[in-house]
Amino acid sequence: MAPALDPSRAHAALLQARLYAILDSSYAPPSSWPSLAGKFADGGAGIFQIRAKNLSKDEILAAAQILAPLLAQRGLPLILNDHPDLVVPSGAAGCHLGQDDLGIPEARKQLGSSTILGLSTHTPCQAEAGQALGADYLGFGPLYATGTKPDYKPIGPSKIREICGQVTVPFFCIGGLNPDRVTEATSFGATRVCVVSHLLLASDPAKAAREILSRLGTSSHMKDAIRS
Ligand code: TZP
Ligand code: MG
Repeated sequence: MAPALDPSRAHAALLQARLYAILDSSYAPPSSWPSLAGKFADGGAGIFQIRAKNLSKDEILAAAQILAPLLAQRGLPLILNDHPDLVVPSGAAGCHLGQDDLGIPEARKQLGSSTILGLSTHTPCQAEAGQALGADYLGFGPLYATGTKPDYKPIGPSKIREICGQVTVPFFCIGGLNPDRVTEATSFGATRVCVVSHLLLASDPAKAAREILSRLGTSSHMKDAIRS
């Protein structure tokens, strides 16, 4: 299947995105994702991911085939966690890989240069290596302890300073983020964040997304990106 969103538009949206919203099946069932994604988009989320550790591949594919075109109508990319082989059949814009998943070079070989490839990184060294391997964007964290990824030790927000200036691809700080922690993360140089539970458990998802974005402000770095 052709991608639901033209790849050049997907890459442009990635560069503009400051809030990355993850639709995680452990907090919200797939039936709720179209409505939730619409509200997060209303609140300013710029890129979306399906993360479904407890769903079958068929269920993930079915959900992605619904979500990818809905988001594409708004010019927003959908990324699949973990399943490079579902990217083409779902029409998604890309996939997100962990340190123990298929490597970025192998995924690039499978999916080509126009597919967005993201990588989870947990240290500055992994972030620099991920960029060198050709990841289009990075997740960096968990900054704070989080029940969404309970086995990971938080790295602390001060680590952000170590990758600012070194990493030039978009990097999304992640892990235990709420509005106050986003404010703290920005003081260490964060310009983009990825949020799971705070958004999925919010009583007003659009307002919650807007609040996170307002805490990110518009750093001088992002002003440059937005202007260009
Ligand atoms: N990778 C690092 S932390 C994390 C992932 C997927 C989970 C973040 O979830 P939350 O609920 O925003 O802390
Ligand atoms: Mg994975």
